[in-house]
Amino acid sequence: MEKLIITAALVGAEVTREDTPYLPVTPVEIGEAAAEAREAGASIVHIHVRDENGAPTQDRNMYRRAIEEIEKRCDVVVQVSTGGAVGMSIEERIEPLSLRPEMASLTTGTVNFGDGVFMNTPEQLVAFAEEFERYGVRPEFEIFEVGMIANAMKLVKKGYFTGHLHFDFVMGVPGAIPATADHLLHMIKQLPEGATWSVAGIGRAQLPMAVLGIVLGGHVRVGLEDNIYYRKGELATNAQLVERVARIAGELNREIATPDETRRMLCLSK
Ligand code: KMH
Ligand code: ZN
Repeated sequence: MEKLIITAALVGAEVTREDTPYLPVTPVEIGEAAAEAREAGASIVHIHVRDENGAPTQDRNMYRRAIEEIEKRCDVVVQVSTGGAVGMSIEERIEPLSLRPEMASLTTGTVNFGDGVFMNTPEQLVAFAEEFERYGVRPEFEIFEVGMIANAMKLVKKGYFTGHLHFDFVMGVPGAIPATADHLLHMIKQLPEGATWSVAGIGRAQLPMAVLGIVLGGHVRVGLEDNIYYRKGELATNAQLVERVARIAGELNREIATPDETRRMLCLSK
């Protein structure tokens, strides 16, 4: 099996400092959390940023500052979010693409998201694809429902995103696909030849989905964006969540990819 890519989703848009004191919020905190996650075995960090009040923002300058703080401390692959938070406009969400990050997330469909609706209409997806192409940013398709794989492939058939394709299955968001083994197997079967995938389980599904990712030959995303607990009632840091996956992978004889190995596996150009 190829080496395991661990992605640390450090911040997200929904978790607050009231939920957990370990949530990194400022650019410096995000830089420190990235370095700790890298040290624990992560080779990609998926980041969102927050404003001075801790509210989610897609402000380009905040992303620039966070990326600078990360790059000062470690050589991890930085993946910015174009999902932002429910209700944000497309114009806001594309802002960090102009920084030409190595990767950015892209959700290829509309889905219920808790009490809200995460909008990604066909027309908006083409607008996103144009911006990714304009700045030469490689996508990670964020798949919250199985039909989003076909939607991603529709963009590929239109001529966007030529080359290697990487998908992340986000499973267990209330309103979207449940985090079960049979849903995961079904989604893996829908992928095009040669694509790579990772899995992110939400809440208490994070650990079991991570273990499935390791044993099925996929990759794993963990972090406070998706789950704030180490176990019931015990809050975790990002690094602890990464370290646990790295340890379990070691027990299962799955080696961990470095950032440069990850770049080669996902055909990222740095
Ligand atoms: N915050 C969610 C509404 C992404 O980063 O690309 C969307 C999200 C996906 O987190
Ligand atoms: Zn995200």
